[in-house]
Amino acid sequence: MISALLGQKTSRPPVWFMRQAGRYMADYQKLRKEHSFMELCHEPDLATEITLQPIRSFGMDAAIFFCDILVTAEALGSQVDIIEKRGPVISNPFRLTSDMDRLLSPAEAMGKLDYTSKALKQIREALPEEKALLGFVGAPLTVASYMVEGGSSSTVPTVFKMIAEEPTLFQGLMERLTDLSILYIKSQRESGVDAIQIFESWASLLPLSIYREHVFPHLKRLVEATHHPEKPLILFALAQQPLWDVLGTLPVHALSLGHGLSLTGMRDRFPGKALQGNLDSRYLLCERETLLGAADKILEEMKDQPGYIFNLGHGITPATPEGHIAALVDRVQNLN
Ligand code: 1CP
Repeated sequence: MISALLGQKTSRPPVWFMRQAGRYMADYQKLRKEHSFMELCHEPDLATEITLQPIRSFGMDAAIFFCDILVTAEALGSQVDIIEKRGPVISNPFRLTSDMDRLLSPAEAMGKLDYTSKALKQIREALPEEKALLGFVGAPLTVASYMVEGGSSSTVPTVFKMIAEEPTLFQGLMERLTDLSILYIKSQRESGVDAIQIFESWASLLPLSIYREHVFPHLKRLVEATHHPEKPLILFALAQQPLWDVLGTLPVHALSLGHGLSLTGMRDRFPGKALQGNLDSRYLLCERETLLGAADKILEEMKDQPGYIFNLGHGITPATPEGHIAALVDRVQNLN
């Protein structure tokens, strides 16, 4: 996994999936019935168990830390709840200058994230040595969008208004999130993670000109402050080509692409970057042969290409049959 992320040739592509632990797994559902989602994140023994479940069942080449991008928002002072079928809800949204005054400092917020280091150390200890451990953070805009909107939003009207009318307040929030994320990435590395994925899931909800002026400088500062020659950064975004042309200039080792973009096209555009992705998650709801056929097409396209990691374009969806995930892992790991 790490060789591939560093752009080196490997005997086959490594494979892991976004949301590889979660609602499609019966083992996860059992624990989720007994605990709220945030409890699963806060309790290191539970987070450790859930992180390891998909590795035990399917043997992916990397484990991703079971947690959520919103724990940084929570550590700064947002009241985060994950509600069944609705997703994240933040009951005290960030809207006013007085909300800025109430946010904790980055150092204070790090103190509230102690449970993550404890969990990561346990996970590294329990994980077979040949499996990579991936940590992650939400990019400042993606986390800010939940803090400001108070939950999921596909149009981010309140973020848009804040940037237009109170750019200094928005900038203050982005700086605070960036400062905390820098500390959090360093802490995850000290706790044993091999690579970090930055989730900029909602990058394309703002016009590109606004993104470049008000968002990109913060992401750039985060990436530049946490670049590491042996512990790669992976940047995930749901973005079209014009936005990738901006994001691809950042000093990350790997780009994780949503479905629909051409992997070889992106390879031509960014020859120095490892690429990850980008099987359309909707194939997970098709017949097994359809799914494997689509995977084979990608594997053929990236055959002999160094620096390629097999993954989906986005996360595993809850209705996915577990047998489909087993079949996909098997197909990639038995390539010859
Ligand atoms: O009800 C439940 O059981 C909770 C479902 C769930 C899960 C399994 C949530 C709530 N978060 C997670 C885990 C999670 N989230 C991981 C764990 C590691 C993994 O297996 O991949 C990671 C990396 C995330 C990251 C995350 N959370 C993102 C970025 C990736 C993406 O999907 O774009 C985002 C946007 C979130 C917010 C969030 N938390 C939970 C949900 C359902 C969402 C997305 C909701 C939305 O569409 O706004």
